[in-house]
Amino acid sequence: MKYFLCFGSNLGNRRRNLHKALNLLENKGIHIIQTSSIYETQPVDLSSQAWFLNQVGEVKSGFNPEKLLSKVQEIETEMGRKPSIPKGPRIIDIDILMAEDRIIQTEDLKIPHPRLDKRNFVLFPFAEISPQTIHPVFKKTIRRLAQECTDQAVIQPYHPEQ
Ligand code: PH2
Ligand code: MG
Ligand code: MG
Repeated sequence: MKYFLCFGSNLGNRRRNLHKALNLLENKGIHIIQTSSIYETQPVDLSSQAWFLNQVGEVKSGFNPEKLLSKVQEIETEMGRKPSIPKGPRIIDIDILMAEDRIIQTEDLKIPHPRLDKRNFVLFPFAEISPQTIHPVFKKTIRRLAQECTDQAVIQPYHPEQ
């Protein structure tokens, strides 16, 4: 099954954290098909924290959505993520955005991601790699959701300081 994932980091070496997460996914049998470029993004929801780096990736895996969730949570833990305040600073966050046209609404897992259509930091990188993908609930393309999104939070291409 193919999935879209969103990666976020606003603690430590953010760029290295994103890179490490991709490596750990490959090690666990989750194949990276493509990744967006990296964006530096103003924090949303909890504004008094450092800016994030965000990236969206498309992956292919034999794992079902529940199993994939447990794998990405393992990676978050292995990378040293500590339980902290909701929406607060984190070394790495890996969210499942979409699983083809599956719609899942359980206590632990909601696919498509419930805030996907409200966040530039998800929609911009998602539209960069897969603008024609159709959101199975809204029946709109990711490009259209990105155009219609009213999120005012700043998002800019990331240029690492040399
Ligand atoms: N993740 C959050 C809360 N706020 N803001 C940005 N810009 N990027 C994120 O990845 C992010 C956030 C909770 O997961
Ligand atoms: Mg998140
Ligand atoms: Mg998360």
